[in-house]
Amino acid sequence: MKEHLLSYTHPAENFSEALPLGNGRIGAMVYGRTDRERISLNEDSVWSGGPRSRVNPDAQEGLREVRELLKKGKISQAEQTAMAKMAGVPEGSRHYMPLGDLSLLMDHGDGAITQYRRTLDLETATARITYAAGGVTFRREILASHPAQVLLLRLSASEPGRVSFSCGLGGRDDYYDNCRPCAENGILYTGGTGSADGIFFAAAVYAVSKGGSVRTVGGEVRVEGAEEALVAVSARTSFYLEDYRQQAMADAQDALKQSWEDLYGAHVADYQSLYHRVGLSLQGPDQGGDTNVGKEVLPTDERLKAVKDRDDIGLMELYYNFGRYLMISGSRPGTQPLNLQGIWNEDMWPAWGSRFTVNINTEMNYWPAESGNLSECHLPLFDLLQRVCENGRKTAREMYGIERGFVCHHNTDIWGDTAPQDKWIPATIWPMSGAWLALHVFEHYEYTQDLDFLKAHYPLIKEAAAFFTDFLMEDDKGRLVTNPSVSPENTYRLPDGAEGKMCIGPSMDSQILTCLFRDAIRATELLGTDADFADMLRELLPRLPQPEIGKYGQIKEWAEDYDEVEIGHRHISQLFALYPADLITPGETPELAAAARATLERRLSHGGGHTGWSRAWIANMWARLGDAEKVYENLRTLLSASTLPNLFDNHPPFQIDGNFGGAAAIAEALLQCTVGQIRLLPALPAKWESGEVTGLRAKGAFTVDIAWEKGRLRKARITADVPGTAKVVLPGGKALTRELAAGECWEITG
Ligand code: FUC
Repeated sequence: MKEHLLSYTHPAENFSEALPLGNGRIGAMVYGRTDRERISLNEDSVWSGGPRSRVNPDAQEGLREVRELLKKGKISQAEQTAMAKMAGVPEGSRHYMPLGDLSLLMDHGDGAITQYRRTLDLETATARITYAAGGVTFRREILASHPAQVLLLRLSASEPGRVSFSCGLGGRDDYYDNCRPCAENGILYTGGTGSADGIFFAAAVYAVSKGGSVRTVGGEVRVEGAEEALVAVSARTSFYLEDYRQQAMADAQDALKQSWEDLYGAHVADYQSLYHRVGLSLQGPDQGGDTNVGKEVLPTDERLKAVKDRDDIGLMELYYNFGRYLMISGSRPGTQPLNLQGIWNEDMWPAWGSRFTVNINTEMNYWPAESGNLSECHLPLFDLLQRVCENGRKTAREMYGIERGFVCHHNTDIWGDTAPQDKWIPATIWPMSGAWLALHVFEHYEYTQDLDFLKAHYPLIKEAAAFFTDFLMEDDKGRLVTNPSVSPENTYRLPDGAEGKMCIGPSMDSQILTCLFRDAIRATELLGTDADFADMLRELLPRLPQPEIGKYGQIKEWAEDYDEVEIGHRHISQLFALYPADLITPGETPELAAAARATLERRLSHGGGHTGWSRAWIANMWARLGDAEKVYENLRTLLSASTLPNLFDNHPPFQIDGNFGGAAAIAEALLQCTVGQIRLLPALPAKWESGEVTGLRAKGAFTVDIAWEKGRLRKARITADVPGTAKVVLPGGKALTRELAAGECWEITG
């Protein structure tokens, strides 16, 4: 199939129906309205305020007390003390904000609107709106160009002289924002987000036309009686550039020196160089039953409603492609990483600040990056991690009295804030996110085999691990555990009925550290460096607790076999070992894999998976357990219960992590890299009866193409970027190994 189009028969009524465009840095949500078009704008560095130091001045005293209280089992006292003496001051880091709104007031003359159509074409990353009014067809094409660094609009009509509109910028109404003409055909919108060392921005709108006239009228750009008009919208901020105002004007002016054809051509070439790396084609057994085969494609919002009652294999393909589209549109080298809403947010005070929530959400955003052949889109995460590392050293020292390494809690912001976030006991005191994020550094290396990258970023891995060489404490069994911490963001019940959140040695912490210490040791070996540090980690590693099975046959979430207060909790932190890590696999650790299954079943039978991201995580875990039908069922529920009309993931509200988690799960059903093996079609749902995927990536810098028919592998091709050993496991379990030279292709037939 070729599923690359989102389509609608009406304009967007709200943000959840509007269509996202982005060039990594500038984001736009296109409503497609006919009389007054609204395009909400973002620039990824528009965050509130400036950098701050928020470490609680009483943190070290609090730490000593909390540790003792937890050891004595005085949980609620420990929690109260932690909130008073360890929570950040003030309690929250900075938050993401919209840039503003672009409005287009259209002059169509009188006449009802007919033949309305609104699409987002994922192959060309272009939104198109067409409709007729008074016998004239009007057309708008909109794209966010990475090469030109502007949002571009082309407006045209079927009759000459009928393109007339006014175009304005505004919508923030906070600090000093102001919109003024800056040229005959341009306006400049400037402002700041508060605090003298905060972010200042400038956005410009310039227009040119074929025929007719362009001039500013009031604070808007007015196009009158044209055959066609081109509008360029730029945005720059003080976060990236000192002369952000000049650059904003130059971006828009420079873009309009080129023709639409040239601008469009450069945009499509740039975008497709990433998007076309992977191709996915899924075919269901009963194509006639699909909503999208053999007949006119239903509008996307109607397909989403219909998928509650019937299969739509094509919609899953579209969802995967949309995930890749969002990654390319929201995360490019040199930009900010994807936050809770990617880069698309229209609220001055968004849910959870649209921050980087790093106890699952930000990490999930990058799950499909490497396997989906978008390795360079992963890079912004490491740039942020550098800032986190710098601040986190200070937090380690001031808050924990630890002189080596860095620490970060469960949120960060554009400045790399590392202090605890909120006064919310189930989440606030969790010192593990630096460690989890550092795993992404090694993952990037494993997929790319780029030793230069590893060398440059190894200090992040080392310092993330170094913090824990001091922070870990011995428990009464002599094991090394975190104290204090939480199992994000769950609550346990003590035998006497009391409830607790903070604890010593939650399972997830030990799992993350097992992976981190292993990665760090491996990195020292690859780089031939820090042998002493590696030896220290080798001594600590066996003393970390390993996953254990509890009284329900489940993987224990806490060091004690407590009951959960909310059995169907959205976080399933104790299965980190199953996914994203590979400490639990059906092949290597069958008993733990069975316990992981029991854990999932217990969560799900008590209402688990009720947020989009949780559902997406669950789909990935089923893929790791090789349960193809559960993968399918959970993906279908993700679409029917947690997906908004514009295909954005719904927490609720909109939160982008589920889009990426869902895309990762689709890839994970087709290809897995665990325990050094490349597994082909490890969890292929029966409903994806035949199909093909090209261009997926596997650890070891391999590119993998797979084709299957009637549920059976037809052929696969493994291509090596660098010399290496490919260990492949076929769907039936047969293992094959081959040494490949750089550029060599290995053809496997099923
Ligand atoms: C974590 C989750 C919530 C939400 C928030 C942004 O705290 O537990 O469900 O996703 O992040």
